[in-house]
Amino acid sequence: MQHLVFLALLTGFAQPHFHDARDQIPMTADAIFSAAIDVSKEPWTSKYGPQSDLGFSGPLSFSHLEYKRCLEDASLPFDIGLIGFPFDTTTSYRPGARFGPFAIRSGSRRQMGGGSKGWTLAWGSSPFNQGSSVLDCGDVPLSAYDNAKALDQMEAAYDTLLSRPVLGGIDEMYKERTKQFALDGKEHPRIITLGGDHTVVLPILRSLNKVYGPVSIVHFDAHLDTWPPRGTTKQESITHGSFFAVAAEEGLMTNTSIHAGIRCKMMGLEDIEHDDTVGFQVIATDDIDDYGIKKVIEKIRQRIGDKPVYLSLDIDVVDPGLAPATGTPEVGGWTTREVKRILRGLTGLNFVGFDIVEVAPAYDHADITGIAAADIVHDFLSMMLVNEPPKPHVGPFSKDDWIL
Ligand SMILES: [Mn+2]
Repeated sequence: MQHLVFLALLTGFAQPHFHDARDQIPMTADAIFSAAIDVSKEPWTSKYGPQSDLGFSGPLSFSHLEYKRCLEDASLPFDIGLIGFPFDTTTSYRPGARFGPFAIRSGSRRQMGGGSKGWTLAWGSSPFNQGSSVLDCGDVPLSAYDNAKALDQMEAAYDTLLSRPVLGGIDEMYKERTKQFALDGKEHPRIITLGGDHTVVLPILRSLNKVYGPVSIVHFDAHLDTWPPRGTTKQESITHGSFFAVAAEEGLMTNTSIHAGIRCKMMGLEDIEHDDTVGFQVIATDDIDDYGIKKVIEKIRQRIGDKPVYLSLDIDVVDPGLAPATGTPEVGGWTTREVKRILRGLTGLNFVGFDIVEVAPAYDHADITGIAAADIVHDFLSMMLVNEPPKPHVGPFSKDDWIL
């Protein structure tokens, strides 16, 4: 008997049939699906309307944006694309940043949807409502076993997204400011990468170099990430602590880059001297107390000027009390609020791309790191869509009310 059923399955005799109660004619599943169904008359729609996703429900994409696997699907053009690089096999301490893209998307769910449209007092606008097409392009399927292959996969993915035509929703003034740097004179999409350990920046810079030539870097991090590449094999020398030095050797960066938030332990002053040869100036974590946020912003703007610039933010720049889920935590960091204020002050620089890296959610508590990272990405979006830093909030008071 068992053999007979198996034979029937193989030959198609067991295809499921459904009976229409009215005429007793058996209907196949195909016939049911092709029948015209008027959902407006069904109980759910007639009573409650659309099946909306709430802040805490629905499939996972960044801020409930449309999700496309852009690498294989070019059907939807975009001005700004988000892409996940789930990679963590070049870390020196705690692994786990391969889950970063998932954690950042999960932390972003309340930024839009469930009634929120992403408008904030700080910006006076919403990045989702500026006429630009922002698309979640999914994750790159990266080798977890062969780092050389994974780096090549990341570069190929970034090349692919950069080569796509833009929809042109970004306003003209902003468009002209980055288009002028492209070697082909064309407008290219801007990509926000969700890491991944920090090594993901090396293939990104290799890719950007083909479109823009060498770029300056604004680097938020507790660590320099410019340590001399060391290892008995080529691949061993490329880590999340050396990738900027490798990038400089490859000629991918200008020598006008700057770090913000440095506080790690070092060998000595020689590390800073070497860092200088890679092309960086250093803003230390404590500078924010000695000079204030405004001076930190001015220093970065002065260093970068009107050059094309890539912004890379390692979540460990934030104090581990506010962002514990990271691979190499360093105490005494900036608050999330301070980082966000500095970022907003950089609006108007000629950004060609952004990333946020080193989010490793296995070490998180109550999702705070994922939520912080997602909120920073919300700022990245506005930084690309607004022309100058937002003015201080005045609110229901006049400016004089603030002079106590
Ligand atoms: Mn780093």
